Amino acid sequence: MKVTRVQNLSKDTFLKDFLVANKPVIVTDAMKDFDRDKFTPDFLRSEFGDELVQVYDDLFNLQTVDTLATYLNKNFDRKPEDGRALEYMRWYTKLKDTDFFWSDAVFEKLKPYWNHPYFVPNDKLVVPYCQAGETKNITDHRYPYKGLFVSGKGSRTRLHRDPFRSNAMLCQFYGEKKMYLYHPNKVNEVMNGKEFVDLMNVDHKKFPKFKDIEADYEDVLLPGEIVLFPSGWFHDVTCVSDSISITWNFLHEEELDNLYEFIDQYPNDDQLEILRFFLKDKIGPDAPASEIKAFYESNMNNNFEFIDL
Ligand SMILES: O=C(O)CCC(=O)C(=O)O
Ligand SMILES: [Fe+2]
Repeated sequence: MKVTRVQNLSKDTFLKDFLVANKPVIVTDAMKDFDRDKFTPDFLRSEFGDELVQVYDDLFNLQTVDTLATYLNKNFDRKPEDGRALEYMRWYTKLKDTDFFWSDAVFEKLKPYWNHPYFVPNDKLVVPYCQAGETKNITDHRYPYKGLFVSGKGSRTRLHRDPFRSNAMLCQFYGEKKMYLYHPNKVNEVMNGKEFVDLMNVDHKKFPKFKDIEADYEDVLLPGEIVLFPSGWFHDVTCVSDSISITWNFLHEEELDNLYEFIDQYPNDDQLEILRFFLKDKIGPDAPASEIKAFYESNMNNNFEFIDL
């Protein structure tokens, strides 16, 4: 099935019909007020070619740090016969208290050329945490896993789901991406405890139930579109052509239960480190999971209207 495509989407409708309803959506006019011409290989090369960037494999394992120009030279307009392993440049803004090749300065320079998408709530967020009345725009603020993704044709992000049941917004600036999406209730078919099935090379011994299911959605994200991967959804993304995207994660107050469920189920999960980082001036750096939850319980308003699903 194809993902629902919409335009002229209000923040309220996005919240109720897609975030709270936990349903993927593609917004086709999502970047109507962006300057997409600035998100081309030539522009990025001329502005940031000498910067050091994070190069990963087809999941999120760091392989090397290279200059952006080197990455582009090796991976864009690449000859099919060249046979080298595919590499994926995921250049994140700071999300841990470690010195690293973060992209915060680059995002600062890109700021004039894009905007907080017009349909995406920027208040009442749990992650990144917004105090009552506060707004946080993606172009001005740090969000978890906010990254510039530059990836040559054929490179891939294998099936996974995003940390602490957050939503992901994937904004496609340049090139096209093929996507497969699986509903969270297919966890026992696509996972065997810790590992995710590799859709392109299925190990039926490890994932015996995978043959019984199909992807809920299969679609190609086009330049100018933004897709929502809602909380808990499994997704696999392959570049149909050389590609430039931006992505980030967030959670709205009305989805707090998803986060609580995650914290209760996985109180020792590494991903909670990211929540601690985003709350570092509110709770201690080593706060246990119970304290993270207690912080949200006492600080989020949680006074939303009842929504009939
Ligand atoms: O674009 C990709 O390769 C993966 C994107 C993704 O997993 C995300 O935005 O959460
Ligand atoms: Fe993801």
